[in-house]
Amino acid sequence: MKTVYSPKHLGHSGNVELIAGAMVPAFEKPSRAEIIKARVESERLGAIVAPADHDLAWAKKVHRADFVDFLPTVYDRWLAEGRDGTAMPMTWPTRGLRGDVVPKSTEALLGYYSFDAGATFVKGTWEAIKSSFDVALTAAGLVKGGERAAFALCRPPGHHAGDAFMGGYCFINNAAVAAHWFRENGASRVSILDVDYHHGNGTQQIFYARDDVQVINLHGDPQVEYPYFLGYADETGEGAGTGFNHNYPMPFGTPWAKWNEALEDGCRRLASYKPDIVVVSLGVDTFEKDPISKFKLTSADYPKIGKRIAALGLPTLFVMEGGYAVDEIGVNAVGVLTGFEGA
Ligand code: Q9C
Ligand code: ZN
Repeated sequence: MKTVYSPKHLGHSGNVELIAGAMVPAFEKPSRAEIIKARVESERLGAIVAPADHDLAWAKKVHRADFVDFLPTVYDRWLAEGRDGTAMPMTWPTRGLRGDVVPKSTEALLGYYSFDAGATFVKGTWEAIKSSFDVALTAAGLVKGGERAAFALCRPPGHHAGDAFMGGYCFINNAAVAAHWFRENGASRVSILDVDYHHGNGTQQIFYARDDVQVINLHGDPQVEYPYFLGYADETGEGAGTGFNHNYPMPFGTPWAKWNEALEDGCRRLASYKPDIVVVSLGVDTFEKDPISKFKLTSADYPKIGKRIAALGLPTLFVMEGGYAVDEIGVNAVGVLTGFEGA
């Protein structure tokens, strides 16, 4: 399968994150995508192609327009307020505060458009966000054009970003943009299978009331794992979307055998929905050595995920999400893809 990749992600670099009370270099760093790209090459997965420029109107189909328009302005606003380094919010309009009024200061706007401090900006961040969006839509175009599958090597990732909020290293929800693009380009139904360790809260929120995009999420139990405030099994959709959202929260320490049971059940629900396309939110932070996650999958398990997805027999778009064990991220992510190809 072809991989779509852009070096423009490299500018989203040198930012810090606040984790467990300390400021540290961000786990979501450029080497992640570079190591995956190197593994795509050494495994001879297929050609690596550059993305084409796409209109941000496609992002505004799943995100609020004012949110999308804010993103390119963030870092210049931050500098204009006399700051430098990493831009991040520190105040949020939670219960009891005015979440209905758009503020003016950059820090306040960052809080208004975020649910945590994890989507941080440096000078090159917007260019990286835009390139990641272009990567997803270019890869979607390959699948629509008849390829059985394509790999969108997106960085930054997207699945925590919702209609008007960023967070968790995510800005534009690349998988959601692609899923909706398929809907407007010939697909009647699209399934999103999110295998990242963290619940894809943004993806769930975007499609929660829709019956034309099914969302299936396998992830750490939100009672104890980020993003904490969404991802429970009783969240099944609302209105027309009722019955089209499926969550599989699992405890710390979950090994392949248990995780695979959830994958099987998810794939059964997916197949019965009879989608025209599958979009896989591909995170490999389920890995036993991931520095911020607590599942126990091994490198040998990732090809099995790809093999199971291939057995669905559907055109498939893989969209890169998380995975922070950088030394093994290439082996694990590309392992899913070679498992798919070999099946
Ligand atoms: N102890 C993705 O994998 N850090 N994002 C939470 C809580 C945020 C992960 C730390 C993790 C975000 C795309
Ligand atoms: Zn994750």
